[in-house]
Amino acid sequence: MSVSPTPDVQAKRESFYRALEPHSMAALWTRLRTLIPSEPTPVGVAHRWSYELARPHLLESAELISAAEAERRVLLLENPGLPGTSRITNTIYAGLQLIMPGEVAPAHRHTQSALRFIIEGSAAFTAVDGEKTYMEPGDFVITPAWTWHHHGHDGNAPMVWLDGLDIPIVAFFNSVFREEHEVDEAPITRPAGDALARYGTGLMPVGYRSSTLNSPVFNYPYARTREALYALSRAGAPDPHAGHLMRYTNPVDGGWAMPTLATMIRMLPAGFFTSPYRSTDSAVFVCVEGAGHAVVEGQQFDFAPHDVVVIPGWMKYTLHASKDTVLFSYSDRVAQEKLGLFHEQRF
Ligand code: GTQ
Repeated sequence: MSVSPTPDVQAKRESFYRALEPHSMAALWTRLRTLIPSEPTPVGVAHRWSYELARPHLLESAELISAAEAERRVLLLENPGLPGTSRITNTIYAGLQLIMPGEVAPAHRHTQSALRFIIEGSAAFTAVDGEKTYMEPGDFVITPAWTWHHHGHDGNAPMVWLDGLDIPIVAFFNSVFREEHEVDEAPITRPAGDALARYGTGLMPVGYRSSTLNSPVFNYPYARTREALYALSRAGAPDPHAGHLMRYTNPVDGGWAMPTLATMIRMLPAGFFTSPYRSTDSAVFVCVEGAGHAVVEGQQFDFAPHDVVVIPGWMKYTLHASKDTVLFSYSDRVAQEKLGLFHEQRF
């Protein structure tokens, strides 16, 4: 029960609050409802980036700066509701990275984890911790925290991928470290495909003990993923809230592939629409193939291949597919699950 104070009491309280300020103290009861609201208030807004619109800007950037000079030639996707923050959501970063034939984005390492989701082109590679992997559209590639990595391009057309990083999460904990390698291209110590052969075929070297929180597989090729999704879609009905939804796993323990970012991919059959759903994780979606739209809190966002849609946590949404559609997504769900904070609601 709340009773309103008399003007006299209120004036005394106000002067009490002011007297606390110089001592770096404050009365909790003036802030309690803001500090501990009854449910999450979505941070930032839902938004769609059209690849058709972004692409010319990305290509123009190559006329202005090399990958070497930029270190990473990336147009970051910033949530329109969070201007100046370099964030696509409160907790995650996204950017479109371009590498041109013959270029090298020099080797560095940092405590942020990165994922790449390949948008267009072929014959570019990323080298992670001594192993190169050549990337194809739809591939999901991991750069674990603190591993040396550089990118290169042996082909003859622009190559673009979406970068997803846990930059705001690592910044929140103020645990950022970065280092440049002494050479642009860090030494290659294993043949391309080594990790996939050792850990990515349902087999595992006997006696293997993982020393990291990341999956030892660092390229999940789309050819395999797509085959699995379509086989799944032929075998049974889609989940009403998610479609045919799969998550990328770490083969060592069956957990998520990365320690902070949850990565998933789903197939939505032509004509399918999901029932309303919301969850506390904030997610970034990439349309891989097909077409459709998301309706987020009543607002519609159309998507075509390569478009990116962001849905902040706790916004209610549905997904509609006008053709057979594949959507990749990543979110802060892993971090939330580890802290016991992940919550979802199906309508
Ligand atoms: O490719 O290493 O979009 O370090 C942002 C920071 C990409 C990368 C980004 C990075 C990278």
